Amino acid sequence: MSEVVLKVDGMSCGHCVNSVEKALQEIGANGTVDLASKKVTVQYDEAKINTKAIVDAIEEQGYDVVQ
Ligand SMILES: [Cu+2]
Repeated sequence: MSEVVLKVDGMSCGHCVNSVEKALQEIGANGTVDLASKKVTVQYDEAKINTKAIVDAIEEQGYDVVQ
């Protein structure tokens, strides 16, 4: 398993946390959102998905991955 920590702009409440975590689940990754620091920690299998798929899944929900 690989892990990446992304800074995501635009998350403001529990609904946003759920949207992001659910979107990551749907692509087979395990995401944990820390709302206070706007950081999303994602554990994933690099044999199955890459960071671009993770970034795309988050941005499709309407949030901006800034790093
Ligand atoms: Cu929200």
